Amino acid sequence: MLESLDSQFSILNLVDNEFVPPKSNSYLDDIGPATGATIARVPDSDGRDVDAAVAAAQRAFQAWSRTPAEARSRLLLGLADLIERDADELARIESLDNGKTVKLARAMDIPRAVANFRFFATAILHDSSEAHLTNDAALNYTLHQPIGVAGLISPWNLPLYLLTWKIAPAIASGNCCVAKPSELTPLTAHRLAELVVEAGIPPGVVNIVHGLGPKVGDALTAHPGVPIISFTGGTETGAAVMRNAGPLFKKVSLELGGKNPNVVFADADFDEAVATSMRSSFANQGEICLCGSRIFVERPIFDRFLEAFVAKTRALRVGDPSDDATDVGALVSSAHLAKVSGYLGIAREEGEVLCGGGRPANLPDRLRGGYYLEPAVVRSDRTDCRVMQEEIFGPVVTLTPFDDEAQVVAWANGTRYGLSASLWTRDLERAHRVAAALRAGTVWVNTWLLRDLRVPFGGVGDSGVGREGGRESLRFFTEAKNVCVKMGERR
Ligand code: TXE
Repeated sequence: MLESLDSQFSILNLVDNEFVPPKSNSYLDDIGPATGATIARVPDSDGRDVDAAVAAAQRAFQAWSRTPAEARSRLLLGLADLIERDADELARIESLDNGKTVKLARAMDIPRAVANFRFFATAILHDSSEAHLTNDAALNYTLHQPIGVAGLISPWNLPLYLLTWKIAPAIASGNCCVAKPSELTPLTAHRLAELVVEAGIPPGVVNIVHGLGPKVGDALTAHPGVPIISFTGGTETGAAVMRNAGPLFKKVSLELGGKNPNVVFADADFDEAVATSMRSSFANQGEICLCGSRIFVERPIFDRFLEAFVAKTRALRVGDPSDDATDVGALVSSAHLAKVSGYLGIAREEGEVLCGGGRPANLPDRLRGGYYLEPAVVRSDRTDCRVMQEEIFGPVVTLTPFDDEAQVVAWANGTRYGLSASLWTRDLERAHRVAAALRAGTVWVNTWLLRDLRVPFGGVGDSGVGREGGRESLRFFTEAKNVCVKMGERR
């Protein structure tokens, strides 16, 4: 259905496995970043739509929470198969909506959505809980019970990848959910809704309400019938979510922004450090919360690194996201392009822009209205300036020389964020020492974005609260209950 997108095509909300228009009957334009043209219309939903979706989820919870794990698992595996069947179409839609290259969506976003469902569908079959014998007089065991309706709010940078990262563990654990995808990238969520129905997931288990954050997101996080909230997005928005959820004592997981350090010691594998740093700087147009946006390079190799890195950056092909020869597609919106470009203005005052930052020349006419930016490398010897402290979330990276380990650890840890970090060295002792010292939820050594879905994932400081992934997700989406059984007198 989405194959023939045009500006008049309206997506709908999913409530009780029915596709329904928003109560307001009004729609927002969904703009395609590659061209700047309207590609579809998105429901401009409000609190009334959230109320209806929560009511549907509450009704479904009665049966879904009692459905045996094996049956839930089979349904989720079926949904994963359908996503895989439609992977090509989903990759193209994701690219159209977000501006990322089809190549990347095909290699990363869509396979990961499949993996999210498969992982949690099987994780619930292998999970176990604790039991404690107390002085041989009592048996304590722990039940991990689903909580009810989960409110799931996801961003625009990895739309289907992050939406399914929330839906899969929520419903695998026996909860029902109301999901709110980003209003900027709603299309793969709509296609997922169709696959949810096709997969035979019972009505009300997955509900999707489209619309603006301050309307739909706000209503969802403030709803008394939604005791659990999983949010991924900007730090400021995370604070707004907390303001709503706090007084209602909701269980909350927040995955927020990052300003991740990438520390390259002089003994690192030079070529691999350069090549992977290119990816960690510019993959997905730099719009990944895990991107290493601050590169620190030890002084003896700094000049060589800078020269190689700038040359490779200049060689990146920016343009048509549907062309497999393209490395960097379009930024998600004109507002985001303006924000990122604004930081380049600041960078010119604070440091030196070594390359990039302009609009690519020779864009074909068809793409003239799109949101393209040449990837930029900024040299900055100061670490307290705005470009090195604030999340830019675009194809902009800083390069800074350092002289010793203590100095670089202090700089790496010197922001309000703490999501992830990479470090490059062949010295094993130093790798462990620095990994332990870095203030981050994830530290990669000699690699980047190598993900295992079992590991705890999340950040510290302004990068968020709580952990998801593997057992952490299963624990987050359930409530632990201790049952204490007296065993009677010993004979
Ligand atoms: O995200 P928002 P924005 C960072 C990045 C970016 C900045 C702002 O630095 O430049 O955040 O991006 C919903 N109550 N990241 O403004 O608004 C919104 O509709 C409840 C990092 O585009 O945080 C969307 O579904 N929900 C990040 C989701 O929140 C609200 C990914 C995220 O959008 C809401 C994206 C409200 N009051 C941006 N207001 C990451 N960590 O990966 C908005 N939303």
